[in-house]
Amino acid sequence: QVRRAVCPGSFDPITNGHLDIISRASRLYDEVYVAVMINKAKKGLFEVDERLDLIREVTAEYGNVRVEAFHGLLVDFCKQRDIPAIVKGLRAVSDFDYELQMAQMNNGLSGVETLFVPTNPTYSFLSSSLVKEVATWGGDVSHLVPPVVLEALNKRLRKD
Ligand code: COD
Repeated sequence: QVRRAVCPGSFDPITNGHLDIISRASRLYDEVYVAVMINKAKKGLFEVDERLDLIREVTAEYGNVRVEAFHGLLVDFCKQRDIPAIVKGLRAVSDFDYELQMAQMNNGLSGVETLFVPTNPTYSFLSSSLVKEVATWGGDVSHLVPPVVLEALNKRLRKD
């Protein structure tokens, strides 16, 4: 039996915090799916295809990570691929309320389990939105995102 898990998110764009959780999940499971969940109401800085490309590039070295976009419920993504576990990072108590609600909702909907990995303290303050805000105003985010993401951010923000 292949043990599968999914790391879901918006990944707009992927940060070192996301990557830390994905790499740790990839050591615990045979196959890890990274699911870019499409939220039509939220226009991102990066198109979904760009996010997928960036994630594929920075997770290639793990060897057991598959990257897909999905429009719909996370529980349906899991059902269709026979994935019994969702792996999420917890940064601080502020994440906990909402993450607990989603975990309980998802479990009630389909029986899927959510496992929480405590964030590496180096990244406990890190989010995609803060990275975008700091980068927009010319702040240095080179220690917070992989080099290809930094390059993509610089290109996008200089162009706009
Ligand atoms: N360190 C560690 N982990 C981190 C860090 C960090 N610095 N930053 C983010 N993470 C982890 C967290 O576990 C987070 O949940 C995940 O990465 C993704 O983060 P984001 O910001 O890219 O994504 P979110 O929070 O916008 O993702 C929310 C989902 C897309 C997972 C959620 O909305 C969802 O499941 N949507 C699909 C529709 C659905 O099923 N809805 C019902 C939910 S009950």
